[in-house]
Amino acid sequence: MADTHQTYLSTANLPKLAASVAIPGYDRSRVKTGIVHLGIGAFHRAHQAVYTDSVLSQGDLSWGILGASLRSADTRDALGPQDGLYTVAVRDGSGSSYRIIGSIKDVLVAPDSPEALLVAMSDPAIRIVSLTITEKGYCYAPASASLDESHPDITHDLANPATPRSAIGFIVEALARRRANGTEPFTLLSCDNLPANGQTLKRVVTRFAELRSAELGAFIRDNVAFPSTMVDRIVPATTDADRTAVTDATGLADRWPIMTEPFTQWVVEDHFPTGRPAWEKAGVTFVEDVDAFELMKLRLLNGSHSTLAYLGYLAGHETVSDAMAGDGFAALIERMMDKEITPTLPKLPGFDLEAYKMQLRERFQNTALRHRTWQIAMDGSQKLPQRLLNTIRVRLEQNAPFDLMALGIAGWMRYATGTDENGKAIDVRDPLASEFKARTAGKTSASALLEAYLGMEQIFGSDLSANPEFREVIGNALTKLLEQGAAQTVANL
Ligand code: CS2
Repeated sequence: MADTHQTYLSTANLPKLAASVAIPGYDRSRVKTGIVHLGIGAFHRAHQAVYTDSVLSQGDLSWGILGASLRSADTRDALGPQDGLYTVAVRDGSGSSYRIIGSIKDVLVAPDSPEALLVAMSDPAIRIVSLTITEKGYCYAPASASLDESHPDITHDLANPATPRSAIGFIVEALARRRANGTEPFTLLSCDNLPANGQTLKRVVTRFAELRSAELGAFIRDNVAFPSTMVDRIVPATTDADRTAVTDATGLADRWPIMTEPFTQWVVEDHFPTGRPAWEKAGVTFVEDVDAFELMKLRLLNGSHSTLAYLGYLAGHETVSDAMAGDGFAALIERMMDKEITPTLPKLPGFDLEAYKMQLRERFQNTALRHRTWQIAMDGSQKLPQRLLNTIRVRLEQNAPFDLMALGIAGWMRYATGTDENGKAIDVRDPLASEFKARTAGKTSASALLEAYLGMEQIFGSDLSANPEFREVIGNALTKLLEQGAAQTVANL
């Protein structure tokens, strides 16, 4: 990957970039670090780091980001030699544009030195700790979204508070140290795709703290702010072909450029007792209550995404835009959004929902992105509750049909068996992958598979697992899928 004959992006090489590439419009050496970000993956680098880069450009230099990886050293190894700089490539049918982002001052790898990250998080200059750690990073039971006290990282972190592994363990230890030092707590900003993500983070952090000491739990519950957010930007994994395209277009090689779409949205509850960047100047919407935005986005965008991922993968489509072009898929998504999901959404006065849904379908059709169905299919056990199952719960209460969402769930059940429709193995990535395998081994009928999955109450909750109507509708969808295959089932709708 790293070809030593190429000239790489770095502060010294910025003048060598093609003139059309936008570069940080501020003196990076004067930027102070005000934010620690946990989970410095592609999404953060296409989203929060870009908004923050815009704020720095406007002159407030107190909000540089210290990124932390909780697992692998890949991001540090890519960005370190580039002085933290990286390229964001924005792509759609009309072409590509390139911008160099400078808001990330440094990257730490937590397992290399948990202490270094704790020291950084305890620094009074840090006023916000933001997170993109994905659903499974919250160490909760997906159906209830409360702390999984038997999670191996949680038991480890309770036994070894000074050398944590989980984001939750780092946060609680850092807050305990700040409290002991008389330093104000930081604001915790969850940027993951969870309903009421701030409340969820508060629930797991407070519970973990209580397990350390009742006093620490009460302190955090009463003194730490956890504003909720809705985040949105589609960010496919970077490929080697993308790296080559970036080098060709910008004139400098980048070890890890980020590919994304023009659309970007961030809606945030405005509760930051110790201050925040003026993100509104960079296009962030601040609101009192983010719930209605979050439900709309999770159910319409992510619910459709997961449905397209499972059915699309099974039907042989490599990317979301390929799936959208497949027979019946665009119509399935449009009907699912209009007939099944929209009636479950809280009203957002003044918001043009029809335009939003149309724009979503256009975003899914962006052929310049190549967002793989396999990528979105990952971690289904953690995603389905908030993306489809909660929506189905509302439909059950409304006594209204949900056959199309059921097809998405059935697609996941078929996918998670680990064998595709041609008998080829599927690389199923999910914290529960081995449990899926054990439960579904040797089962081929719809009824046997249904029993195998519905036994997993950590995904379905005891309510859905025992609901006769839910079982019947999902069972029918699965039967159809097994008999006709995904492509035919969708084409026939
Ligand atoms: C996707 C999301 O991978 C996935 O599960 O559904 O990452 C999606 O692209 C983002 O939420 C868009 O904002």
